[in-house]
Amino acid sequence: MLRYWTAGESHGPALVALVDGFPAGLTVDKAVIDGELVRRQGGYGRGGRQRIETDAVRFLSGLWHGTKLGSPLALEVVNKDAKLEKLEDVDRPRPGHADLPGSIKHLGGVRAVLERASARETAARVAAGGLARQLLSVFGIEVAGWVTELGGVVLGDRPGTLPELRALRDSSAIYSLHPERDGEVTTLIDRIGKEGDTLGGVVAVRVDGLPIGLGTHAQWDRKLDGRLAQAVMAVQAIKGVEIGMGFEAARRRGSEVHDPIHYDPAARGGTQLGFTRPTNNAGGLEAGITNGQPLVVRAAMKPISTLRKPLESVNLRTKQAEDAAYERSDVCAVSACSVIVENVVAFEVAAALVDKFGGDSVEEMAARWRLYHDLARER
Ligand code: EPS
Repeated sequence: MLRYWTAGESHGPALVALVDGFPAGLTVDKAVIDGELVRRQGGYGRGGRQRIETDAVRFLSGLWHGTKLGSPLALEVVNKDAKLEKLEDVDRPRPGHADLPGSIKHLGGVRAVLERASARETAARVAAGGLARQLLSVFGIEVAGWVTELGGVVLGDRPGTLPELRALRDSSAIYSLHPERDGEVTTLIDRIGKEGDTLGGVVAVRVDGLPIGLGTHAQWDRKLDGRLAQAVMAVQAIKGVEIGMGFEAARRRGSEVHDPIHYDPAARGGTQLGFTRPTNNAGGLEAGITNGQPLVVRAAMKPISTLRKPLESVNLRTKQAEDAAYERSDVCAVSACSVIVENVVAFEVAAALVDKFGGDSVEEMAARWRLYHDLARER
C-alpha cells in the first residue's frame, strides 16, 4: 500500500512528506521533484511569500546513492520564512478559511489552525507527487495539468500529446493551454488585485498511458474515482471535482454520454488490447476501474479567502463586529493549484499501480505488469 502524510506549519522550520510503501529500486531524480516545486511557486498573481522561498526537496531517509531503498522516505522542504515563534495570534477570523471552525474545534487560537491549514502545506504534497510520477514514468504513464478557467474566463483544453500540451502550458504565464490569451487574464488579475479582491478558477489533469484495470469496482473505498475525488477535494480551496464529462453528464441522455466500444485488431499492443472508444466522456474510468483511455480530472478552486479588502467578521475576544484579518496572500493561485492537483493525482495513480502490481520492488512490478498484459492479450 503506497500512502503518504505531511507535517509542518506554513511558518515553521520545514514541511515534510512521509511516503510509505514506495517500491525499492527506483533511481530518484531530485530535479523532477524540484521542477514541480518551482512550478508550484509560480503563476501570475502569486503573493510576496514566493519571492522569499526557493523550494527544493531534501531526502531525510529512504535513499541510498540516489536509489530507493525498501524503507519509508521522508521528504523535506525548508521554509525560509520560518518565523512561527514570533507571530502573534489572530482574533478576527477570515470567512472561508479554517480560522473560525478550526479554532473552536481545538478550543484554541486561530494562529495554530491557520498555520497548518495554509496552502503552503501543498509543497509537501507536490514533493510526494513529484516522487510518484517517477514511478509512473517507468511504466510509460505520463501526467500533466493546466488551467482551463480563471476568474470566469473560460480557456478550455486543447487536443495534443502531453509533451505538446506541456510545452504550450509552460509558455503561459498562468499555465493555460492558450498562452495567446494570457494578457486578457493577467489584466484581470491586476485589476482584481488592485480592488483588494481574489480570483478562483478550474484546473484539469490528464494521465496518458494507463493500463486497463487500475482501481476496482468491488469495494467503495478502493474505487479509483473515489480515491481521486478524495485526494483532489482535500487540496486547499477545492470546492468541486469532476471526472470526464462530470456534471455535464447529468444534463444529457445516456446515448450522448457513454463511450461506444469498438474492436480493432490493429490497436492491439502495449497496454492496449484492441478495444477502441471513439469518445472519452467517462474520463478514463468506468465503475472505478481505468479503461485504458486517458484519465481526465477537473477541479474547481474557490478564490483565496484572505482579502486585502476584508469581509465582515467578528472579534473573537470582544464579539464585536470587525473586519477580517489580512495577512500577506495571493490574488490568484489557480496556476499553482494546477500543479498541486496534477501531483496529487499522480500520487493516487501510483498508489493504484502499486495495488495492482505490488509494492516491494520496481523490477517485480515490471514483471507482473508484463505477465498481466500477456494474460489479458491471450484471453
Ligand atoms: C503559500 C504560502 C502562504 C500564502 C498562501 C500559500 O504564505 P504566507 O502566508 O507566508 O504569505 O501565500 O497561503 C494561502 C493561500 C492560505 O490561505 O493560507 C504557498 O506557499 O503556497
